[in-house]
Amino acid sequence: MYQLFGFKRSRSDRPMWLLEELGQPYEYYQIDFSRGDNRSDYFLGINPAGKVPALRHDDLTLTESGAICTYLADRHPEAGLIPAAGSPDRGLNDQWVFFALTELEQPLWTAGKHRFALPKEHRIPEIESTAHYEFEKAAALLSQGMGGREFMVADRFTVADIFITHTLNWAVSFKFSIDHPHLQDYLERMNARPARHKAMDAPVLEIPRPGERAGGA
Ligand SMILES: N[C@@H](CCC(=O)N[C@@H](CS)C(=O)NCC(=O)O)C(=O)O
Repeated sequence: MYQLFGFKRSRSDRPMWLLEELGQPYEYYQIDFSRGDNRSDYFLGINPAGKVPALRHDDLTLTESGAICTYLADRHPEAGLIPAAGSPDRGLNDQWVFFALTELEQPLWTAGKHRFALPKEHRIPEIESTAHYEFEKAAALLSQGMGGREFMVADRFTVADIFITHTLNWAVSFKFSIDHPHLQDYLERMNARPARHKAMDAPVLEIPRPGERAGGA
C-alpha cells in the first residue's frame, strides 16, 4: 500500500491526483503545518527537509513531487499515464514536468517565499514584480508549446498534465495572470477530471503525535 504524506492544496496534490487517476489504493497522512506536524520528530524521520509530499512504499521513501509521480506512473504502465522510457513522447512528458518545476513554478514560489514563507527579515516585497515578469515569460512559452492541443503530450492525459495544471492553479490562487490563448480552456478541461475531485475529497489520516499511541504509519 502506498503511503502519501501531504497537506491539501500544496504540491502533494500532484501525487494524490495521480494515485486517483491510476486507481491505486493509498493511505493519505495529513501533515498539518498549523499543528507543526512538518517539524515533528515523526515526520522529520520520513523527510528531514520537513516538506511535503513524501511517499513511502515498502522500504522506499521518496521525496520530490516530480520523482514521486514518475515512480508511481512507471510502476503502473497499464494505466498509460506516462509514455515508455526512451520514447519521444516520454522525452516530451519529462520536458513539461521539468518545465513546470523549474520555469513555471519558480516565480510563484519566489512570490510565496517573499509574501509569507521566509522569516520576515528575509522578505523583499519588491521582488513581486520580478516574479510576475518571469512568470509571464514562462506562461507565454507554455501557451506557445501547448498550441491548440488537448493535452501536453500526444493525444492523451499524462503526468505532464498534472504538473502543468497544478502549477497553473497555483498561479490563479496567487493572482498571477494566465491570460494567454489556450491556457484558460486547458485549465478548465483538466480541472473537470473526476480523479482530481476525488483527490481533493480523499479521506485524511493523522500521523502519530507525541503522547499518542502510534498508528499504522
Ligand atoms: N521540490 C519539492 C518542494 C516541496 C515543498 O517545498 N513543499 C512545500 C509545500 S508545497 C513544503 O512542504 N513546505 C514546508 C517548508 O518549506 O517547511 C517538491 O516538488 O516536492
